[in-house]
Amino acid sequence: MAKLRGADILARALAVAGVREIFSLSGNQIMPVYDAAIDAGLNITHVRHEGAAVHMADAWGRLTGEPGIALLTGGPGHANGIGALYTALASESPLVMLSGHAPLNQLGRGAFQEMAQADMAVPVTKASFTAKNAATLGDDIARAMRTARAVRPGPVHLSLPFDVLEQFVENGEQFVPKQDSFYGPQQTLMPHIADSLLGELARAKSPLILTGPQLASSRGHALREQLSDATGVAVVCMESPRGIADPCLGAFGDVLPEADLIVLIGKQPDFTLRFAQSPNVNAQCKFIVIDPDIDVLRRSIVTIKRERVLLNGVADAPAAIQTLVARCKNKSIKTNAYKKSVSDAIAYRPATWKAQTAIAPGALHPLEIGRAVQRVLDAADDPILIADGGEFGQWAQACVNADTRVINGPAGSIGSAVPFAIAARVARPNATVVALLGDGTFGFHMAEFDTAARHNLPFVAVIGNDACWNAEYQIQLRTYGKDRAMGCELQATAYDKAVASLGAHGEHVTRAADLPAALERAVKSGKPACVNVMIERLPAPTVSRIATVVGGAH
Ligand SMILES: Cc1ncc(C[n+]2csc(CCOP(=O)(O)OP(=O)(O)O)c2C)c(N)n1
Ligand SMILES: [Mg+2]
Repeated sequence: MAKLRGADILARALAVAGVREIFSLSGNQIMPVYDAAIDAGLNITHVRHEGAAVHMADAWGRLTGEPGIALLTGGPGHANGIGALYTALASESPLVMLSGHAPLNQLGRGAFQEMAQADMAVPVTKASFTAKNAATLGDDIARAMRTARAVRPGPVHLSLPFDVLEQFVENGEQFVPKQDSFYGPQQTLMPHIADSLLGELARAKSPLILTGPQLASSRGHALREQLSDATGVAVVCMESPRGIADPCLGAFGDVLPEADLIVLIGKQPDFTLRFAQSPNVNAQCKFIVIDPDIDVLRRSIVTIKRERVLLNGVADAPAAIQTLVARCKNKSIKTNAYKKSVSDAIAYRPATWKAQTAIAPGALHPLEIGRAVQRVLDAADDPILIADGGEFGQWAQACVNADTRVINGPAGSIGSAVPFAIAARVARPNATVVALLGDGTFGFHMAEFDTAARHNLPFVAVIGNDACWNAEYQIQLRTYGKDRAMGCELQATAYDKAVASLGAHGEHVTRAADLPAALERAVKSGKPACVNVMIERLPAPTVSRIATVVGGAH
Protein backbone atom coordinates (compact mmCIF):
# COMPACT_ATOMS: atom_id res chain seq x y z
CA MET A 1 0.00 0.00 0.00
CA ALA A 2 1.10 3.51 -0.85
CA LYS A 3 2.44 6.26 1.33
CA LEU A 4 -0.14 8.99 1.95
CA ARG A 5 0.17 12.58 3.17
CA GLY A 6 -1.89 13.70 6.14
CA ALA A 7 -3.84 15.86 3.69
CA ASP A 8 -4.71 12.77 1.60
CA ILE A 9 -5.87 10.86 4.66
CA LEU A 10 -8.05 13.83 5.59
CA ALA A 11 -9.53 14.20 2.09
CA ARG A 12 -10.14 10.45 1.77
CA ALA A 13 -11.73 10.35 5.22
CA LEU A 14 -14.10 13.14 4.19
CA ALA A 15 -14.99 11.24 1.03
CA VAL A 16 -15.70 8.05 3.04
CA ALA A 17 -17.95 10.16 5.28
CA GLY A 18 -19.97 11.05 2.19
CA VAL A 19 -18.69 14.62 1.92
CA ARG A 20 -18.70 15.97 -1.64
CA GLU A 21 -18.89 19.73 -1.04
CA ILE A 22 -16.52 21.94 0.94
CA PHE A 23 -16.84 25.70 1.54
CA SER A 24 -13.45 27.30 1.69
CA LEU A 25 -11.14 30.26 1.36
CA SER A 26 -7.60 29.27 0.40
CA GLY A 27 -4.35 30.03 2.24
CA ASN A 28 -0.78 28.77 2.60
CA GLN A 29 -1.64 26.48 5.48
CA ILE A 30 -4.29 24.45 3.66
CA MET A 31 -3.02 24.14 0.09
CA PRO A 32 -2.12 20.45 0.62
CA VAL A 33 -5.83 19.83 1.30
CA TYR A 34 -6.81 21.58 -1.94
CA ASP A 35 -4.34 19.32 -3.73
CA ALA A 36 -5.66 16.19 -2.01
CA ALA A 37 -9.27 17.21 -2.73
CA ILE A 38 -8.73 16.65 -6.45
CA ASP A 39 -8.11 12.91 -6.06
CA ALA A 40 -10.75 12.49 -3.35
CA GLY A 41 -13.43 14.02 -5.61
CA LEU A 42 -14.23 16.91 -3.25
CA ASN A 43 -15.73 20.02 -4.80
CA ILE A 44 -14.65 23.34 -3.33
CA THR A 45 -16.88 26.44 -3.32
CA HIS A 46 -14.23 29.11 -2.98
CA VAL A 47 -15.62 32.15 -1.13
CA ARG A 48 -14.58 35.76 -0.52
CA HIS A 49 -14.60 35.83 3.29
CA GLU A 50 -14.10 32.98 5.78
CA GLY A 51 -17.26 33.93 7.69
CA ALA A 52 -19.23 33.17 4.54
CA ALA A 53 -17.69 29.68 4.28
CA VAL A 54 -18.78 28.89 7.84
CA HIS A 55 -22.29 30.25 7.21
CA MET A 56 -22.46 28.05 4.11
CA ALA A 57 -21.43 24.98 6.09
CA ASP A 58 -24.11 25.93 8.62
CA ALA A 59 -26.85 26.12 5.96
CA TRP A 60 -25.62 22.82 4.52
CA GLY A 61 -25.96 21.21 7.96
CA ARG A 62 -29.50 22.50 8.41
CA LEU A 63 -30.65 21.52 4.93
CA THR A 64 -29.07 18.08 4.68
CA GLY A 65 -28.72 16.98 8.33
CA GLU A 66 -25.09 16.12 7.53
CA PRO A 67 -22.28 18.26 8.95
CA GLY A 68 -21.26 21.00 6.53
CA ILE A 69 -17.51 21.39 6.03
CA ALA A 70 -15.73 24.75 6.09
CA LEU A 71 -12.02 24.79 5.29
CA LEU A 72 -10.18 27.96 6.28
CA THR A 73 -6.59 28.96 6.44
CA GLY A 74 -4.80 29.40 9.76
CA GLY A 75 -4.44 32.47 11.97
CA PRO A 76 -6.46 35.35 10.50
CA GLY A 77 -8.53 33.04 8.28
CA HIS A 78 -9.49 31.00 11.32
CA ALA A 79 -10.24 34.16 13.31
CA ASN A 80 -12.52 35.44 10.52
CA GLY A 81 -14.57 32.25 10.73
CA ILE A 82 -15.15 32.32 14.49
CA GLY A 83 -18.11 34.73 14.60
CA ALA A 84 -20.15 32.62 12.20
CA LEU A 85 -19.78 29.58 14.48
CA TYR A 86 -22.00 31.29 17.02
CA THR A 87 -24.92 31.40 14.58
CA ALA A 88 -24.55 27.66 13.97
CA LEU A 89 -24.19 26.89 17.67
CA ALA A 90 -27.39 28.74 18.57
CA SER A 91 -29.27 27.12 15.67
CA GLU A 92 -28.03 23.62 16.63
CA SER A 93 -26.59 23.15 13.18
CA PRO A 94 -23.93 20.47 12.61
CA LEU A 95 -20.73 21.61 10.92
CA VAL A 96 -17.00 21.05 11.06
CA MET A 97 -14.68 24.03 10.69
CA LEU A 98 -11.26 22.86 9.57
CA SER A 99 -8.53 25.46 9.87
CA GLY A 100 -4.95 25.36 8.68
CA HIS A 101 -2.46 25.94 11.48
CA ALA A 102 1.20 26.79 11.93
CA PRO A 103 3.45 23.68 11.87
CA LEU A 104 3.71 21.90 15.23
CA ASN A 105 7.48 21.80 14.96
CA GLN A 106 7.63 25.63 14.86
CA LEU A 107 5.23 26.40 17.71
CA GLY A 108 6.53 28.68 20.44
CA ARG A 109 9.25 30.00 18.15
CA GLY A 110 7.25 32.72 16.40
CA ALA A 111 5.81 30.65 13.57
CA PHE A 112 3.88 32.39 10.77
CA GLN A 113 0.26 32.93 11.88
CA GLU A 114 0.85 31.05 15.13
CA MET A 115 -2.29 31.42 17.23
CA ALA A 116 -4.08 29.48 20.00
CA GLN A 117 -6.74 28.54 17.47
CA ALA A 118 -8.44 25.71 19.32
CA ASP A 119 -8.72 27.89 22.46
CA MET A 120 -10.31 30.67 20.45
CA ALA A 121 -13.06 28.44 19.13
CA VAL A 122 -13.94 26.77 22.46
CA PRO A 123 -16.80 29.09 23.52
CA VAL A 124 -18.59 28.79 20.17
CA THR A 125 -18.19 25.08 19.48
CA LYS A 126 -19.12 21.72 20.98
CA ALA A 127 -15.51 20.57 20.70
CA SER A 128 -12.36 22.24 19.49
CA PHE A 129 -9.01 20.53 19.06
CA THR A 130 -5.78 20.30 17.06
CA ALA A 131 -4.57 17.33 15.04
CA LYS A 132 -1.27 15.87 16.29
CA ASN A 133 -0.10 13.57 13.51
CA ALA A 134 -1.05 12.23 10.12
CA ALA A 135 -1.78 8.69 11.30
CA THR A 136 -4.52 9.91 13.67
CA LEU A 137 -5.91 12.64 11.41
CA GLY A 138 -8.59 10.36 9.99
CA ASP A 139 -9.78 9.51 13.50
CA ASP A 140 -9.80 13.22 14.34
CA ILE A 141 -12.10 14.03 11.44
CA ALA A 142 -14.35 11.09 12.32
CA ARG A 143 -14.57 12.33 15.91
CA ALA A 144 -15.30 15.87 14.71
CA MET A 145 -18.17 14.71 12.49
CA ARG A 146 -19.60 12.38 15.14
CA THR A 147 -19.52 15.16 17.71
CA ALA A 148 -21.10 17.70 15.34
CA ARG A 149 -24.06 15.36 14.82
CA ALA A 150 -24.40 13.94 18.31
CA VAL A 151 -26.52 15.00 21.31
CA ARG A 152 -27.48 18.60 20.45
CA PRO A 153 -25.99 19.12 16.96
CA GLY A 154 -23.60 22.02 16.51
CA PRO A 155 -20.24 23.22 15.24
CA VAL A 156 -16.91 21.50 15.91
CA HIS A 157 -13.47 22.88 15.16
CA LEU A 158 -10.35 20.96 14.13
CA SER A 159 -7.03 22.72 13.49
CA LEU A 160 -4.71 21.14 10.92
CA PRO A 161 -1.01 21.89 11.50
CA PHE A 162 0.85 22.27 8.20
CA ASP A 163 3.50 19.67 9.04
CA VAL A 164 0.76 17.15 9.91
CA LEU A 165 -0.90 17.75 6.51
CA GLU A 166 2.47 17.31 4.77
CA GLN A 167 3.63 14.30 6.82
CA PHE A 168 3.78 11.01 4.87
CA VAL A 169 2.76 7.76 6.50
CA GLU A 170 3.42 4.24 5.16
CA ASN A 171 0.33 2.22 4.26
CA GLY A 172 -1.71 5.40 4.57
CA GLU A 173 -5.00 3.80 3.48
CA GLN A 174 -5.25 1.88 6.76
CA PHE A 175 -5.55 5.20 8.61
CA VAL A 176 -8.65 6.23 6.69
CA PRO A 177 -11.60 5.43 9.00
CA LYS A 178 -14.47 3.18 7.98
CA GLN A 179 -17.83 4.76 7.27
CA ASP A 180 -19.46 3.81 10.58
CA SER A 181 -16.77 5.74 12.49
CA PHE A 182 -18.45 8.95 11.41
CA TYR A 183 -21.67 8.12 13.25
CA GLY A 184 -22.18 7.79 17.00
CA PRO A 185 -24.96 5.98 18.83
CA GLN A 186 -28.35 7.66 19.20
CA GLN A 187 -29.78 8.32 22.63
CA THR A 188 -33.32 6.99 22.55
CA LEU A 189 -36.13 7.77 24.99
CA MET A 190 -36.80 5.05 27.55
CA PRO A 191 -40.17 3.46 26.72
CA HIS A 192 -41.52 3.85 30.27
CA ILE A 193 -40.72 7.59 30.20
CA ALA A 194 -42.39 7.87 26.80
CA ASP A 195 -45.52 6.15 28.16
CA SER A 196 -45.64 8.33 31.28
CA LEU A 197 -45.19 11.41 29.11
CA LEU A 198 -48.06 10.36 26.85
CA GLY A 199 -50.20 9.67 29.93
CA GLU A 200 -49.57 13.18 31.26
CA LEU A 201 -50.36 14.67 27.84
CA ALA A 202 -53.69 12.80 27.80
CA ARG A 203 -54.58 14.02 31.33
CA ALA A 204 -53.67 17.67 30.73
CA LYS A 205 -56.34 20.18 29.79
CA SER A 206 -54.18 22.43 27.62
CA PRO A 207 -50.94 20.64 26.78
CA LEU A 208 -48.27 21.93 24.44
CA ILE A 209 -45.04 20.48 23.04
CA LEU A 210 -42.12 22.82 22.28
CA THR A 211 -38.98 21.93 20.34
CA GLY A 212 -35.68 23.73 19.76
CA PRO A 213 -34.13 24.91 16.48
CA GLN A 214 -32.76 21.47 15.61
CA LEU A 215 -36.32 20.53 14.64
CA ALA A 216 -36.62 23.50 12.25
CA SER A 217 -35.07 21.46 9.42
CA SER A 218 -37.19 19.77 6.72
CA ARG A 219 -36.80 16.45 8.52
CA GLY A 220 -37.70 18.15 11.80
CA HIS A 221 -40.79 19.64 10.20
CA ALA A 222 -42.00 16.16 9.22
CA LEU A 223 -41.23 14.75 12.68
CA ARG A 224 -43.13 17.57 14.37
CA GLU A 225 -46.17 16.90 12.21
CA GLN A 226 -46.05 13.20 12.98
CA LEU A 227 -45.85 13.91 16.70
CA SER A 228 -48.72 16.37 16.59
CA ASP A 229 -50.89 13.95 14.58
CA ALA A 230 -50.02 11.05 16.88
CA THR A 231 -50.64 12.87 20.18
CA GLY A 232 -53.35 15.35 19.19
CA VAL A 233 -51.23 18.06 20.81
CA ALA A 234 -49.79 21.23 19.22
CA VAL A 235 -46.05 21.00 18.54
CA VAL A 236 -44.27 24.32 18.13
CA CYS A 237 -40.67 24.83 17.05
CA MET A 238 -38.94 27.91 18.40
CA GLU A 239 -35.95 29.21 16.40
CA SER A 240 -36.11 32.99 16.74
CA PRO A 241 -34.35 35.32 19.18
CA ARG A 242 -37.73 36.94 19.65
CA GLY A 243 -38.88 33.63 21.10
CA ILE A 244 -42.56 33.62 22.01
CA ALA A 245 -42.89 37.00 20.23
CA ASP A 246 -41.46 35.56 16.99
CA PRO A 247 -43.64 37.21 14.34
CA CYS A 248 -43.65 33.96 12.41
CA LEU A 249 -45.53 32.44 15.37
CA GLY A 250 -48.32 35.01 15.00
CA ALA A 251 -50.26 35.53 18.24
CA PHE A 252 -48.73 32.46 19.94
CA GLY A 253 -47.73 34.58 22.95
CA ASP A 254 -51.43 35.27 23.60
CA VAL A 255 -52.35 31.60 24.14
CA LEU A 256 -49.14 30.38 25.80
CA PRO A 257 -50.27 31.41 29.32
CA GLU A 258 -53.26 29.02 28.95
CA ALA A 259 -50.99 25.94 28.77
CA ASP A 260 -51.19 23.74 31.88
CA LEU A 261 -48.51 21.30 30.68
CA ILE A 262 -45.51 22.10 28.48
CA VAL A 263 -43.32 19.31 27.17
CA LEU A 264 -39.89 20.57 26.17
CA ILE A 265 -38.15 18.31 23.66
CA GLY A 266 -34.60 19.54 23.16
CA LYS A 267 -35.92 23.03 23.92
CA GLN A 268 -34.27 25.05 26.65
CA PRO A 269 -36.41 27.24 28.93
CA ASP A 270 -34.13 30.17 28.13
CA PHE A 271 -34.71 33.84 27.24
CA THR A 272 -36.78 32.80 24.20
CA LEU A 273 -39.33 31.19 26.57
CA ARG A 274 -38.93 34.04 29.07
CA PHE A 275 -37.33 31.45 31.39
CA ALA A 276 -40.73 29.72 31.72
CA GLN A 277 -41.89 32.33 34.20
CA SER A 278 -45.18 34.16 34.71
CA PRO A 279 -46.86 36.09 33.13
CA ASN A 280 -45.75 34.60 29.78
CA VAL A 281 -46.09 31.08 31.14
CA ASN A 282 -48.71 30.30 33.78
CA ALA A 283 -47.18 29.94 37.26
CA GLN A 284 -49.21 26.72 37.74
CA CYS A 285 -48.09 25.21 34.41
CA LYS A 286 -46.28 21.88 34.79
CA PHE A 287 -43.35 20.75 32.66
CA ILE A 288 -41.84 17.62 31.21
CA VAL A 289 -38.26 18.08 30.06
CA ILE A 290 -36.56 15.81 27.55
CA ASP A 291 -33.09 16.93 26.54
CA PRO A 292 -30.14 15.17 24.89
CA ASP A 293 -27.64 16.86 27.18
CA ILE A 294 -27.67 15.93 30.88
CA ASP A 295 -26.11 19.24 31.93
CA VAL A 296 -28.66 21.27 29.99
CA LEU A 297 -31.41 19.06 31.42
CA ARG A 298 -30.27 19.80 34.98
CA ARG A 299 -30.05 23.51 34.27
CA SER A 300 -33.52 23.49 32.71
CA ILE A 301 -35.00 21.87 35.81
CA VAL A 302 -33.39 24.50 38.03
CA THR A 303 -34.68 27.32 35.77
CA ILE A 304 -38.22 25.96 35.71
CA LYS A 305 -38.09 24.96 39.40
CA ARG A 306 -38.07 21.32 40.37
CA GLU A 307 -41.59 21.22 41.82
CA ARG A 308 -43.07 22.18 38.43
CA VAL A 309 -41.28 19.37 36.57
CA LEU A 310 -43.37 16.18 36.44
CA LEU A 311 -40.92 14.10 34.51
CA ASN A 312 -37.58 14.33 32.77
CA GLY A 313 -35.45 12.20 30.51
CA VAL A 314 -32.31 12.18 28.41
CA ALA A 315 -32.80 11.55 24.69
CA ASP A 316 -31.91 13.05 21.32
CA ALA A 317 -34.81 15.18 20.14
CA PRO A 318 -35.52 13.36 16.84
CA ALA A 319 -35.15 9.94 18.49
CA ALA A 320 -37.47 10.96 21.34
CA ILE A 321 -40.13 12.01 18.85
CA GLN A 322 -39.80 8.75 16.95
CA THR A 323 -40.28 6.76 20.16
CA LEU A 324 -43.29 8.85 21.18
CA VAL A 325 -44.91 8.44 17.77
CA ALA A 326 -44.28 4.67 17.84
CA ARG A 327 -45.75 4.34 21.37
CA CYS A 328 -48.94 6.13 20.22
CA LYS A 329 -49.62 3.52 17.51
CA ASN A 330 -52.87 1.63 18.01
CA LYS A 331 -53.99 4.02 20.73
CA SER A 332 -57.08 6.08 20.12
CA ILE A 333 -55.93 9.65 20.54
CA LYS A 334 -58.33 12.58 20.79
CA THR A 335 -57.22 15.91 19.35
CA ASN A 336 -56.97 18.35 22.22
CA ALA A 337 -59.08 21.51 21.78
CA TYR A 338 -56.11 23.65 22.83
CA LYS A 339 -54.25 22.40 19.75
CA LYS A 340 -56.66 24.33 17.56
CA SER A 341 -56.43 27.49 19.62
CA VAL A 342 -52.61 27.31 19.36
CA SER A 343 -52.66 26.75 15.60
CA ASP A 344 -55.25 29.52 15.11
CA ALA A 345 -53.09 31.89 17.16
CA ILE A 346 -49.98 31.00 15.15
CA ALA A 347 -51.84 31.49 11.86
CA TYR A 348 -53.29 34.81 13.00
CA ARG A 349 -52.19 37.98 11.23
CA PRO A 350 -53.99 41.33 11.46
CA ALA A 351 -56.75 41.56 8.82
CA THR A 352 -55.32 44.89 7.63
CA TRP A 353 -52.17 43.10 6.44
CA LYS A 354 -53.89 41.58 3.40
CA ALA A 355 -54.27 44.86 1.57
CA GLN A 356 -51.62 46.95 3.33
CA THR A 357 -49.85 49.37 1.01
CA ALA A 358 -47.24 52.07 1.51
CA ILE A 359 -48.33 55.60 2.34
CA ALA A 360 -45.88 57.66 0.35
CA PRO A 361 -44.77 57.06 -3.26
CA GLY A 362 -41.25 55.84 -3.97
CA ALA A 363 -41.16 53.07 -1.34
CA LEU A 364 -43.07 49.85 -0.59
CA HIS A 365 -44.53 48.50 2.61
CA PRO A 366 -42.68 45.27 3.61
CA LEU A 367 -46.00 43.42 3.35
CA GLU A 368 -46.18 44.27 -0.35
CA ILE A 369 -42.83 42.55 -0.81
CA GLY A 370 -44.04 39.61 1.25
CA ARG A 371 -47.10 39.08 -0.94
CA ALA A 372 -45.10 39.16 -4.19
CA VAL A 373 -42.35 36.86 -2.87
CA GLN A 374 -44.90 34.39 -1.48
CA ARG A 375 -46.35 34.02 -4.97
CA VAL A 376 -42.89 33.22 -6.38
CA LEU A 377 -42.26 30.59 -3.68
CA ASP A 378 -45.73 29.08 -4.08
CA ALA A 379 -45.17 28.67 -7.83
CA ALA A 380 -41.77 26.96 -7.39
CA ASP A 381 -41.29 23.17 -7.38
CA ASP A 382 -38.69 23.27 -4.62
CA PRO A 383 -38.83 26.62 -2.81
CA ILE A 384 -36.28 27.57 -0.16
CA LEU A 385 -36.81 30.71 1.89
CA ILE A 386 -33.91 32.46 3.60
CA ALA A 387 -34.63 35.37 5.97
CA ASP A 388 -32.24 37.57 7.87
CA GLY A 389 -31.72 41.01 9.26
CA GLY A 390 -33.34 43.68 11.36
CA GLU A 391 -36.89 44.99 11.17
CA PHE A 392 -37.32 43.93 7.56
CA GLY A 393 -36.23 40.40 8.44
CA GLN A 394 -38.99 40.31 11.09
CA TRP A 395 -41.58 41.47 8.57
CA ALA A 396 -40.36 38.88 6.11
CA GLN A 397 -40.59 36.08 8.65
CA ALA A 398 -44.08 37.24 9.65
CA CYS A 399 -45.55 37.22 6.16
CA VAL A 400 -43.59 34.80 3.96
CA ASN A 401 -43.25 31.08 4.42
CA ALA A 402 -42.00 27.91 2.79
CA ASP A 403 -41.62 24.37 4.11
CA THR A 404 -37.86 24.77 3.80
CA ARG A 405 -36.74 27.89 5.57
CA VAL A 406 -33.32 28.89 6.88
CA ILE A 407 -33.14 31.95 9.12
CA ASN A 408 -30.32 33.53 11.09
CA GLY A 409 -31.87 32.01 14.23
CA PRO A 410 -31.61 32.41 18.01
CA ALA A 411 -28.07 33.85 17.82
CA GLY A 412 -29.69 37.08 16.65
CA SER A 413 -26.69 37.62 14.43
CA ILE A 414 -27.32 39.36 11.11
CA GLY A 415 -25.43 38.87 7.86
CA SER A 416 -25.64 35.18 6.97
CA ALA A 417 -28.41 35.31 4.33
CA VAL A 418 -26.34 35.56 1.15
CA PRO A 419 -23.97 32.70 2.13
CA PHE A 420 -27.02 30.67 3.28
CA ALA A 421 -28.68 31.18 -0.10
CA ILE A 422 -25.58 30.12 -2.02
CA ALA A 423 -25.14 26.98 0.09
CA ALA A 424 -28.82 26.17 -0.39
CA ARG A 425 -28.22 26.10 -4.15
CA VAL A 426 -25.20 23.82 -3.66
CA ALA A 427 -27.27 21.50 -1.46
CA ARG A 428 -30.36 21.54 -3.70
CA PRO A 429 -29.25 22.44 -7.27
CA ASN A 430 -32.80 22.68 -8.63
CA ALA A 431 -34.31 24.70 -5.79
CA THR A 432 -35.72 28.20 -6.18
CA VAL A 433 -33.86 30.04 -3.45
CA VAL A 434 -35.16 33.43 -2.31
CA ALA A 435 -33.41 35.38 0.44
CA LEU A 436 -35.10 38.33 2.14
CA LEU A 437 -32.83 40.70 4.02
CA GLY A 438 -32.30 44.30 5.10
CA ASP A 439 -29.95 46.71 3.35
CA GLY A 440 -27.55 46.88 6.31
CA THR A 441 -27.47 43.09 6.46
CA PHE A 442 -26.82 42.86 2.71
CA GLY A 443 -23.52 44.68 3.13
CA PHE A 444 -22.00 41.92 5.27
CA HIS A 445 -21.43 39.40 2.48
CA MET A 446 -22.11 41.34 -0.72
CA ALA A 447 -18.87 40.04 -2.26
CA GLU A 448 -20.29 36.51 -2.20
CA PHE A 449 -22.25 37.41 -5.33
CA ASP A 450 -18.90 36.92 -7.02
CA THR A 451 -18.69 33.42 -5.51
CA ALA A 452 -22.21 32.63 -6.72
CA ALA A 453 -21.45 33.93 -10.21
CA ARG A 454 -18.16 32.00 -10.52
CA HIS A 455 -19.77 28.78 -9.32
CA ASN A 456 -22.97 29.31 -11.31
CA LEU A 457 -25.27 29.22 -8.29
CA PRO A 458 -28.32 31.37 -9.04
CA PHE A 459 -30.58 32.64 -6.26
CA VAL A 460 -32.62 35.77 -5.64
CA ALA A 461 -31.80 38.21 -2.84
CA VAL A 462 -34.61 40.64 -2.14
CA ILE A 463 -33.39 43.64 -0.18
CA GLY A 464 -35.83 45.67 1.89
CA ASN A 465 -33.88 48.91 1.51
CA ASP A 466 -34.84 51.61 4.02
CA ALA A 467 -31.39 53.25 3.90
CA CYS A 468 -31.02 52.50 7.57
CA TRP A 469 -29.90 50.17 10.31
CA ASN A 470 -33.55 50.47 11.20
CA ALA A 471 -33.70 48.02 14.12
CA GLU A 472 -31.20 50.15 16.01
CA TYR A 473 -32.74 53.40 14.74
CA GLN A 474 -36.10 52.26 16.16
CA ILE A 475 -34.44 51.56 19.52
CA GLN A 476 -33.09 55.10 19.49
CA LEU A 477 -36.53 56.57 18.71
CA ARG A 478 -38.28 54.40 21.32
CA THR A 479 -35.75 54.62 24.12
CA TYR A 480 -34.03 57.95 23.75
CA GLY A 481 -36.63 60.03 21.90
CA LYS A 482 -37.21 61.18 18.33
CA ASP A 483 -34.58 63.89 18.54
CA ARG A 484 -31.91 61.46 19.73
CA ALA A 485 -31.48 59.34 16.58
CA MET A 486 -27.79 59.07 15.91
CA GLY A 487 -25.57 57.37 13.37
CA CYS A 488 -27.91 54.61 12.10
CA GLU A 489 -28.72 56.11 8.70
CA LEU A 490 -27.30 54.44 5.60
CA GLN A 491 -27.28 55.58 1.97
CA ALA A 492 -30.04 54.50 -0.40
CA THR A 493 -27.38 52.51 -2.20
CA ALA A 494 -28.04 50.91 -5.58
CA TYR A 495 -26.99 47.46 -4.34
CA ASP A 496 -28.40 46.02 -7.56
CA LYS A 497 -25.79 47.99 -9.53
CA ALA A 498 -23.05 47.20 -7.02
CA VAL A 499 -23.43 43.45 -7.49
CA ALA A 500 -24.10 43.68 -11.24
CA SER A 501 -20.37 44.22 -11.69
CA LEU A 502 -19.79 40.95 -9.81
CA GLY A 503 -21.84 39.09 -12.41
CA ALA A 504 -25.29 39.41 -10.84
CA HIS A 505 -28.63 40.32 -12.35
CA GLY A 506 -29.89 43.55 -10.74
CA GLU A 507 -33.36 45.07 -10.31
CA HIS A 508 -34.27 48.33 -8.61
CA VAL A 509 -37.89 48.64 -7.48
CA THR A 510 -39.70 51.66 -6.05
CA ARG A 511 -43.33 50.76 -6.92
CA ALA A 512 -45.29 47.69 -5.79
CA ALA A 513 -46.75 47.30 -9.28
CA ASP A 514 -43.26 46.70 -10.70
CA LEU A 515 -42.17 44.06 -8.19
CA PRO A 516 -43.77 40.86 -9.61
CA ALA A 517 -42.17 41.39 -13.03
CA ALA A 518 -38.81 42.28 -11.44
CA LEU A 519 -38.92 39.08 -9.38
CA GLU A 520 -39.80 37.06 -12.45
CA ARG A 521 -36.92 38.51 -14.42
CA ALA A 522 -34.61 37.82 -11.49
CA VAL A 523 -35.64 34.15 -11.26
CA LYS A 524 -35.51 33.70 -15.04
CA SER A 525 -32.10 35.39 -15.37
CA GLY A 526 -30.44 32.17 -14.27
CA LYS A 527 -27.88 34.32 -12.43
CA PRO A 528 -27.44 35.29 -8.82
CA ALA A 529 -29.86 38.21 -8.61
CA CYS A 530 -30.38 41.22 -6.39
CA VAL A 531 -33.81 42.82 -6.29
CA ASN A 532 -33.23 46.07 -4.45
CA VAL A 533 -36.61 47.28 -3.17
CA MET A 534 -36.99 50.67 -1.51
CA ILE A 535 -39.17 50.32 1.59
CA GLU A 536 -40.69 52.46 4.30
CA ARG A 537 -38.83 52.60 7.58
CA LEU A 538 -41.20 50.74 9.91
CA PRO A 539 -40.71 49.07 13.27
CA ALA A 540 -40.89 45.26 13.22
CA PRO A 541 -44.37 43.82 13.66
CA THR A 542 -45.68 42.52 16.96
CA VAL A 543 -48.55 40.20 16.26
CA SER A 544 -51.11 39.89 19.02
CA ARG A 545 -54.87 39.81 19.33
CA ILE A 546 -54.56 41.35 22.79
CA ALA A 547 -51.80 43.96 22.65
CA THR A 548 -51.79 46.92 20.28
CA VAL A 549 -50.33 45.94 16.95
CA VAL A 550 -47.13 47.89 16.38
CA GLY A 551 -46.11 48.74 12.86
CA GLY A 552 -48.86 46.87 11.07
CA ALA A 553 -50.98 49.86 10.23
CA HIS A 554 -50.22 53.51 9.79
C1 LIG B 1 -23.56 40.49 13.74
C2 LIG B 1 -24.54 41.52 14.22
N1 LIG B 1 -24.19 42.83 14.25
C3 LIG B 1 -25.07 43.74 14.69
C4 LIG B 1 -26.33 43.37 15.09
C5 LIG B 1 -27.30 44.43 15.60
N2 LIG B 1 -28.37 44.65 14.62
C6 LIG B 1 -29.51 43.92 14.61
S1 LIG B 1 -30.57 44.37 13.45
C7 LIG B 1 -29.55 45.59 12.90
C8 LIG B 1 -29.96 46.49 11.76
C9 LIG B 1 -30.04 45.75 10.48
O1 LIG B 1 -30.26 46.65 9.44
P1 LIG B 1 -30.94 46.15 8.11
O2 LIG B 1 -30.38 44.88 7.67
O3 LIG B 1 -30.92 47.26 7.14
O4 LIG B 1 -32.43 45.83 8.58
P2 LIG B 1 -33.51 46.91 9.07
O5 LIG B 1 -33.55 46.83 10.55
O6 LIG B 1 -33.08 48.23 8.57
O7 LIG B 1 -34.79 46.47 8.44
C10 LIG B 1 -28.37 45.62 13.63
C11 LIG B 1 -27.26 46.57 13.40
C12 LIG B 1 -26.64 41.99 15.06
N3 LIG B 1 -27.83 41.55 15.44
N4 LIG B 1 -25.75 41.10 14.60
MG1 LIG C 1 -32.37 48.69 6.73
